[in-house]
Amino acid sequence: MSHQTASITPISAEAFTDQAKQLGFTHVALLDLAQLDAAWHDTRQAQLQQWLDAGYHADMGWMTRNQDKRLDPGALMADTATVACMTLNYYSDSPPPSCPDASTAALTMARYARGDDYHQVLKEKLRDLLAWCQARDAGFKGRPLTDSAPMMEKPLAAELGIGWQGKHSNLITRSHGSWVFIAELLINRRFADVDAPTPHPDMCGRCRRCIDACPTHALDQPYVLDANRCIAYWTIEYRGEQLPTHIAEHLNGWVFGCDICQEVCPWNIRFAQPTTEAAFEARPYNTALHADELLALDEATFSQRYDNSPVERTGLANLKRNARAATGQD
Ligand code: B12
Ligand code: SF4
Ligand code: SF4
Repeated sequence: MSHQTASITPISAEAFTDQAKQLGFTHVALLDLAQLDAAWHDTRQAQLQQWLDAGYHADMGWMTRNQDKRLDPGALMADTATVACMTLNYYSDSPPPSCPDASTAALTMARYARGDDYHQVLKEKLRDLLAWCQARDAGFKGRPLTDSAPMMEKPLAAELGIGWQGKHSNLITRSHGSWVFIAELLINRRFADVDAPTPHPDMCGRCRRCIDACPTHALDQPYVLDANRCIAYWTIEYRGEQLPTHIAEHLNGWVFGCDICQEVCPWNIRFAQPTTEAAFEARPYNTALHADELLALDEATFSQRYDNSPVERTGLANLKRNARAATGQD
């Protein structure tokens, strides 16, 4: 396989890690693909298949495609030998969104979506990191990824010891809780000094706060999310004209994404730290959403407000659909 014949970069793993952290990444771990346990693939394949067979992907048909690539972290670039997996803390210390008040039509959106689009922000950092590597090793090639290609990002980060997948299924880190994005740089080089991966132990213990707090019972099977019952799925991904009643009646003000299972997690309550990334500071109007105002937004104002933000892709019509559902106007 190509990763066994790939040449070794003169860049040390330590120098790479330091540079990634200087660019703002919170955790950095390197995987030499030759060291990935075959069992990782088999276990993930079985779990992914179970999830799809149960229909937990709802109408995200794209989750059923490219399964071979999704299960092989090196598959997305021809001569990948190393995968650098990184996180970035996005917690903005803006007012807690966990107290929306349907009676006053105050609405809220998930923390990850309150600032700039993380795809853009993280990819730019990955490109800068790649350029830094190429300046030191002319044959260094890489492909930046973040939520942008078939890849099991959470299981990969957990395998590399960055954190563990909590019962809400998100990756939790001991230092920053689960308020982190995950990104990868696929690399055609091997590093001389990369240790075999050490998966992170599960630190959820007997806690089940996320399961009990989920208003729509999307986590009734711990560690496994049923998107059919998840507010985040319906408010971000769903493209139909009306939200189903079993979701609408439990929105409790959430109009874009949902953070309930993360807000109640003790690891977040204890370890959340404000991000140093200015791009993820909440845009002021995103922490003071009001149904009347949202429902009156025109396309021009929407484009101006949500340019380069995760909300842009969902679109104004769907945002209004969510606001109507959250305020019982459907
Ligand atoms: C599809 C998707 C969604 C879907 C489905 C979510 C899901 N949990 O699968 C929807 C639209 C609902 C969604 C919502 C959100 N998403 Co999303 N999403 C993704 C995406 C594209 C794929 C995830 C995936 O592969 N799902 C398939 C299932 C099968 O995989 P899994 O969740 O890892 O499930 C594993 C466990 O169930 C495990 N399992 C089964 N049994 C058991 C038992 C035990 C004991 C254990 C440990 C595990 C286990 O097996 C599965 C596979 O190995 C990723 C990006 C990517 N390419 O990875 C982002 C990603 C997961 N999303 C992200 C975010 C931020 C969110 C939201 C927080 C946004 C919001 N605030 O609204 C919510 C969180 C909702 C939640 N509780 O999960 C981040 C998560 C960062 C983190 N810290 O984990 C990601 C990684 C994007 C990124 N690059 O940062 N998302
Ligand atoms: S994001 Fe909201 S709806 Fe989805 S599992 Fe978490 S608490 Fe439940
Ligand atoms: S709330 Fe409790 S069970 Fe859920 S992810 Fe956090 S620690 Fe784990």
